[in-house]
Amino acid sequence: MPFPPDSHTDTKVFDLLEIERIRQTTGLQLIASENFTSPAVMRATGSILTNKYAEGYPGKRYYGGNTNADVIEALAIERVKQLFGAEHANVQPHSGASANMAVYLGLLNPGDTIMGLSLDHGGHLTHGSPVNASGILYDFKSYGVIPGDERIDFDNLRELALAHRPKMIVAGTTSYPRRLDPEPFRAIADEVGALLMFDIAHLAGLVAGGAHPNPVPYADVVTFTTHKTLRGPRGGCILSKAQHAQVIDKAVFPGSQGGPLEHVIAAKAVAFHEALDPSFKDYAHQIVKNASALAAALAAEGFRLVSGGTDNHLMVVDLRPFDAECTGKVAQVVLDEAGITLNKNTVPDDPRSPFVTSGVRIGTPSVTTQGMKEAEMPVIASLIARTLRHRDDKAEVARIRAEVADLCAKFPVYPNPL
Ligand code: DSN
Repeated sequence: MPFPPDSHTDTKVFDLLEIERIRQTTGLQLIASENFTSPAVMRATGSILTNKYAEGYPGKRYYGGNTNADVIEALAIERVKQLFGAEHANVQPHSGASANMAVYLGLLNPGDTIMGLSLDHGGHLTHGSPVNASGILYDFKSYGVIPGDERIDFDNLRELALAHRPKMIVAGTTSYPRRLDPEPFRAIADEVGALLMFDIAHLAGLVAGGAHPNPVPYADVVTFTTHKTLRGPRGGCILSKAQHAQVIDKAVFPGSQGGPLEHVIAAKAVAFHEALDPSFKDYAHQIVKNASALAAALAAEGFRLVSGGTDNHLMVVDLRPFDAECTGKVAQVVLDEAGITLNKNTVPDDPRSPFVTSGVRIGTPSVTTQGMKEAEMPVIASLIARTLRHRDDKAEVARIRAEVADLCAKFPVYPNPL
């Protein structure tokens, strides 16, 4: 008997998965880095390829039996190259963090100077945070946003680059609500002879859908995750100029990873196919329109938007003008009770710690996948504001939870059962 006869009725796990399905589909999912993947992406992720080891690359594997894995991985590579107009692609990184570390490993030496946006101004842990391997192994110099204006300070970036002569400049954000134009980064990188890496983890879907500028022609390397605006499985990807192909591939395997997750790579191939469909352009543009409408509606409710608004899929909301006592931590907990899921987030130069924060980050990729449009955004803003105003009133929070469920029921994302 190869499997225990009751493994498919492991109620502890499968009951919890059903409860999670209900949580995701009856609440508002506003975490800017999350999305709903298609049933096809989930099918590939849960497929037979989970059984396969495939160290190496298509046509050059260490184990036998990779005929099908080879074709699938090659398909994922071709599709993502077409999607972004890239010369080379590596689809094996298990995550965005793995992708970034592989790029540093391949193109730099430990101790080299790199520049990245500081975490509390909207950068990422792997852009040099002192508690991350990037900050431990490399000499990161952080740039930031202009006080007041809260947009990237390119004058300061240039001054720092001239002073520190970095080997690499990292452009990329996780909680920055504005456009990231590649030209100024490229100009500064060229002036100081640095490599340019763009981390478009958050923006990949917007770039693929033509709603944001594509950095691929400008950057030496572009990294991203496949599960955010791009709406694929959880994972990472690296695009590069052909001249860096060999070192990047070597840095991923054997440099920093072992066996690739070929089932996830199959799901990446499915997601890239979906993103190549003309309808994905409408999706990407609608995400941005929804974010813009939600930001305007939140401002009308008395919230301050960091940088005054948004150009992309997310906004960072400074809660202090709305309610000086309401921290991001408090807001996240009570909004969760109301079925509105988002995350606490520091605002630039936040006096509170990252565990408390003065703000929240809100994104529209998931609600846009559900089919919500500009008309629903003031409704969401009002539900958020009411929850925070009445955060000590359990009965009102429960009423809002029911209203959230009613709204979501009008925009079913998955058939039931899945
Ligand atoms: N955790 C991701 C985000 O939420 O932005 C970044 O890796």
